[in-house]
Amino acid sequence: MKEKPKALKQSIPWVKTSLISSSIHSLLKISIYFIIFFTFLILSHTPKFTYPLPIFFTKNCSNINAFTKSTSSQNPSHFIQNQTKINTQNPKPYIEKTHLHHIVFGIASSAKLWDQRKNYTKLWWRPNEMRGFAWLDKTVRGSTDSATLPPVKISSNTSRFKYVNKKGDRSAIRITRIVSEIVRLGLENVRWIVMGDDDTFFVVDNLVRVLSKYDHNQFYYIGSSSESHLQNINFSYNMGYGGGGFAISYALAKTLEKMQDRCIRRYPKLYGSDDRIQACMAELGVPLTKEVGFHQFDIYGNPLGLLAAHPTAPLVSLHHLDVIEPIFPNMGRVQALQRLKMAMKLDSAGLMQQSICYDKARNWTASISWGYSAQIYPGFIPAREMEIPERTFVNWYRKDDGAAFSFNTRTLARDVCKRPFVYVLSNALHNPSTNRTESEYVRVSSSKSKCSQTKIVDPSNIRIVEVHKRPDPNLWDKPPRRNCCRVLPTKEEGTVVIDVDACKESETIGF
Ligand SMILES: *[C@@H]1O[C@H](CO)[C@@H](O)[C@H](O)[C@H]1NC(C)=O
Ligand SMILES: *[C@@H]1O[C@H](CO)[C@@H](O)[C@H](O)[C@H]1NC(C)=O
Ligand SMILES: *[C@@H]1O[C@H](CO)[C@@H](O)[C@H](O)[C@H]1NC(C)=O
Ligand SMILES: *[C@@H]1O[C@H](CO)[C@@H](O)[C@H](O)[C@H]1NC(C)=O
Ligand SMILES: *[C@@H]1O[C@H](CO)[C@@H](O)[C@H](O)[C@H]1NC(C)=O
Ligand SMILES: *[C@@H]1O[C@H](CO)[C@@H](O)[C@H](O)[C@H]1NC(C)=O
Ligand SMILES: CC(=O)N[C@H]1CO[C@H](CO)[C@@H](O)[C@@H]1O
Repeated sequence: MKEKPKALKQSIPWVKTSLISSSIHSLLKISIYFIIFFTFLILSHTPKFTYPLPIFFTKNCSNINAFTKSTSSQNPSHFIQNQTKINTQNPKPYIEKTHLHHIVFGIASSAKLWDQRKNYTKLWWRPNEMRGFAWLDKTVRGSTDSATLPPVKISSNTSRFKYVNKKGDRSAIRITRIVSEIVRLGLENVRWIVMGDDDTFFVVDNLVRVLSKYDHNQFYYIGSSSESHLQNINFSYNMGYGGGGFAISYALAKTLEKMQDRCIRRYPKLYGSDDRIQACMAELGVPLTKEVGFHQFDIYGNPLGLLAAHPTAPLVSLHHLDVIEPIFPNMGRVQALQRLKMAMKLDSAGLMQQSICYDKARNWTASISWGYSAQIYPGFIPAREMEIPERTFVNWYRKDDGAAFSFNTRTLARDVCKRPFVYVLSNALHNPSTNRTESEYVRVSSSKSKCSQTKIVDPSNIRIVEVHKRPDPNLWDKPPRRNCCRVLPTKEEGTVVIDVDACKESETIGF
């Protein structure tokens, strides 16, 4: 080890010079010092240098300091010190947080379907807070509900583009161009263009939470893949599926606009609008930034298994609402989403976040998907199993096949004694005296045969699961971690009361 400096000196002979041509050498030395000095000056004054990208990008400086202080109060990094310094010199705020009004939505629809599908859009659209348009192929009759919906725009004529895919529809070209058509509108103060279908439900606050992590001045293409492994093979794992929705930063959208028409002429064989976007993204060299809260929902049947074990990430969208069963049983699809909204309004960040805990006295495993479902399993099932979605649904080719999905799934237990008792949201409210939400989940009647094992304490007399939770709008400003839950003692007959809250630092989900 000691020989290293020596070797280093030898390998750079001009460091220790014999000063033969001393005047030339000192000139060289001075210019090197100057270069170093100016580089430092430039670097320390370039605003880009202050961006901690992409995470915590929207945090203002006092927030960043608070965050670092709590983790290392003695020694905040140089990076943050310098950032504070530069920021105090700058009269402008560090950067405004990304808000809903920074997003322009492009909803892909058609004159034929809009009248029916707009009922889904109406569920999440906030007319006075959002910007965006439903893009149709031709005009439709004016309707009385237009004030509750995004304004309609008619896409420009695409008959000059070639489309040769035999399975698909040439409306794909019209729809893929929505991004460019939005850019051409020249709207002010746009950070993101978000594409979705007319049968997509957005959890808008979570969409904003996800996008505000990224710098809209950079190139970002954000979305998620299909649940179907085969779909991802046919299309691409690099594609943001259009129905689940994807976001394109405005900087990227402007660049895309300049080349999209030329780009899509090169791909007349492609099937849809989203694969055409991906083809152009590939040409621009921009990969998909995957955010797993976008749900394409290329599945059939009951989505319960997926939504009861949602990944630890904000729920952003649900798609194929006409394909999957209503998300709550025994009601219409729109009505079911209205029920979900009841919880969404109280604690959107926590919506469908799973927590797992154990009733040690009765040997039960409880799993809560906040605002959606509760499940009680007889026996102790470890977290690594509980976090895997149960196949209550079938794949896009209508088969129950674990190898068909792009994520882990587990089979429904054949043994009735191992099947869960399922409860779904029936009511949710905010209790001002505790400042916590109280949500109630009622038992889904099932025709399943009774478990005859006498050793097991059967949850069959439990009709209601009551969940108390403190809402945390800042949940996703922190690194992802599942919430913990605890089964509370109760005297109420037929009820299990569960408390959901952030896990303590060293708390584990164990039995
Ligand atoms: C910056 O953070 C402080 C403390 O968390 C907060 O009070 C303030 O509103 C924030 N400012 C902006 C512009 O977000
Ligand atoms: C849409 O909702 C309205 C009432 O809100 C209802 O009358 C209509 O039947 C719905 N349309 C469809 C296609 O579900
Ligand atoms: C689109 O343009 C073509 C010719 O470029 C024309 O024949 C056609 O009628 C146009 N379609 C519409 C809907 O205007
Ligand atoms: C995907 O591939 C499978 C098997 O090759 C084929 O049957 C199916 O039609 C393809 N789907 C699409 C949309 O290309
Ligand atoms: C719970 O399980 C343990 C073994 O895992 C067993 O010894 C105990 O009797 C069970 N208790 C109940 C109430 O089923
Ligand atoms: C209630 O909880 C919210 C979020 O958890 C918090 O922001 C608010 O300050 C609390 N209000 C009171 C009165 O404690
Ligand atoms: C990363 C960086 O530029 N750090 C600098 C921050 O500022 C101090 C002096 O104020 C420098 O010593 C660090 O190198």
